[in-house]
Amino acid sequence: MDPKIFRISDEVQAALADGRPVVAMESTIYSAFGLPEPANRECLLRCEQVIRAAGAVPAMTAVLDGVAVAGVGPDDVDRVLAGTAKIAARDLGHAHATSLDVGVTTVSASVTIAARAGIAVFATGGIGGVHRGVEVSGDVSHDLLAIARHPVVTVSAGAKAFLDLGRTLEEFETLGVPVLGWNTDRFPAFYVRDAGLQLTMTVSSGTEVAAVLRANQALGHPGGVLVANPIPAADELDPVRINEAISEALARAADQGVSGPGVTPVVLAAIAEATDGQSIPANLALAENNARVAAEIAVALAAGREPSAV
Ligand code: PSU
Ligand code: MN
Repeated sequence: MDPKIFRISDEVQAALADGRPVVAMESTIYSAFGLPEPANRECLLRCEQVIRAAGAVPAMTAVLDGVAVAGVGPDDVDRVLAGTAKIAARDLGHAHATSLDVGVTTVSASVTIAARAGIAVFATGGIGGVHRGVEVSGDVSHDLLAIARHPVVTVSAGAKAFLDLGRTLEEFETLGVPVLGWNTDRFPAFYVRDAGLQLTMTVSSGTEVAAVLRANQALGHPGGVLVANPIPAADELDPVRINEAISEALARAADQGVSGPGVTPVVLAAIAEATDGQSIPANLALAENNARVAAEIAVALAAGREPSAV
């Protein structure tokens, strides 16, 4: 692979070569698009720490000097946290062609990079999905199709709470993506554990997710899997309060005339304001919790790659 297009860090490369567990991470949530300073840096450190504590290697994805990277080294972390270009999967080629200085990767770009690197598990906060009012806007995040297309397990606290979550689940069914509730049969809504939507599949260990993956691949259904991991109960926000905050936030985004990729940052900032900042520690807690579960799954997958499994 041309190293001017795609690069894997030495640490991540060494882990993959040895068959050790690796967890890919996105970078949009650690930039100003996802979290304010200094919560963004704290979030990244906590996620990386919990992944390492489980015995896996974290691999944040980003675009640096036009190169899509899996594994951002300490020298480049500050640049990524300060990134101001939000890069989805379709933007990667153009980011290369124009030698983009820094791009922060969304879920769709991250699963694309993870798949290319041979990383099987990816941790995010909340994925994109079908936006409320899709009948008018047509706004459906490419995250959904990217998850369907690439053989990567995405661990997410459900989808972003201000989406149309019922339609988002329907879309996953259409795309053939298994949505596995982690110790739950309810779809979580980011800040709250239950969006009021039923899931048909529940898992309770990394080994079980690894078994789902192996069976799907053996059966010729090789795309991605979504693990829906609810925010820890202690960190959950009050559903009534958060729904009011979301309504206010969406009204503000509409007033400001923002659309497309601009919606998420405006809405997240407005939710933080409307919850007196309570949404920020909740966001950190769920991201760390997803990193922990992703690491458990990566460890189980790596253990399953022993010669006896062949
Ligand atoms: N959820 C958050 N913060 C974020 C995102 C989601 O709480 O920053 C980001 C993720 O990177 C996700 C992206 O992939 O938003 C989806 O953006 P869009 O809806 O424009 O596709
Ligand atoms: Mn969109």
